[in-house]
Amino acid sequence: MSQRRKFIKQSLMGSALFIPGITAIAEAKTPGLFKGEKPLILSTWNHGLPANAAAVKKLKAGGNIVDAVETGVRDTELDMNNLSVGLQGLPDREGITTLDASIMSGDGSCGSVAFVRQVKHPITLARMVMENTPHVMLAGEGARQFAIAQGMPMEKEELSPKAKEAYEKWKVTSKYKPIINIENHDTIGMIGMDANGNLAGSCTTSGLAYKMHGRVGDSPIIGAGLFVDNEVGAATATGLGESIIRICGSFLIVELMRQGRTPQEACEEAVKRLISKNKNISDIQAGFLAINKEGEVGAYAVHPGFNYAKATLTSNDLIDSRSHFNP
Ligand code: SD4
Repeated sequence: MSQRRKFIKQSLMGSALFIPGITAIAEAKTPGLFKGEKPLILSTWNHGLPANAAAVKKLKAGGNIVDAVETGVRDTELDMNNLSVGLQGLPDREGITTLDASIMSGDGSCGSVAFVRQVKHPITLARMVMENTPHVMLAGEGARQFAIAQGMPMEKEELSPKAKEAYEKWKVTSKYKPIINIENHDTIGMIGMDANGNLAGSCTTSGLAYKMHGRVGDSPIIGAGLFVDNEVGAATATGLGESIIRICGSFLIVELMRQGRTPQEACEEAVKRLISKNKNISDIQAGFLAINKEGEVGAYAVHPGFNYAKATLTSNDLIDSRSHFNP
């Protein structure tokens, strides 16, 4: 863009701040006009459809955007068919299911729990960390004790029938190898924007199946599995947590958007970075989902197969993401 055109554009933007009726431009603090629909809820994978529906219902009932992203993924935490989220998820090598979750609002407030046992709704525990403690992250037994202190019931430690069957099968060979398929990557990451442009996100998982006891993935790491900034946008991740932590994936995407990339460009750049920093990429699946303040959406994965659900007040659609190995 020529300097003159840039100047005219900036002048128009500046004057827009004072014209009644187009305050949305001033609120957005970013130079583009709003291109999407508000409110907007996005979540990873097929189970994003019912999760989005629960989030939208919460918004319609008067909940705020943090309420919506918490309520949405609580639905997935109870989904007995999902073997990567909630206490019905596949266990670690020792046969114990441990959960990771995080929640963040666009003002920078955030909370997370990692390696927690016996808690049915780790996302709600993460929100309690955010709202009721001076900390951001609680792990393991400390997180469990905090849940008890907050009045959460402790669930019995027994595998769901599906998880038990899968674990017994796995024990025959006991090989740990992350596999690229939809069944092994079912974490839910949800990002949303309310009617005023406020953002929030949530992420919850039982992590990788048959992980080492004590292993923590990207989902509870603010900046890796989830990052939200009201000034710019939000991003969330799914897939092999180690590969995502290595590049601080969600933070990277938000920062790329801050520098002017679209959500799609930012997700593609993050995947490129992830590929460059991880060996044996043919065995690694990871996918990113992002939104910016203009309501534009981006999604990209290393391998084909990643999809996400996108909901407004009147629609809820499943969309196939593009990927590096099948653009
Ligand atoms: C993890 N990112 O713990 C999670 C796994 C995942 O769908 O996304 N599963 O590494």
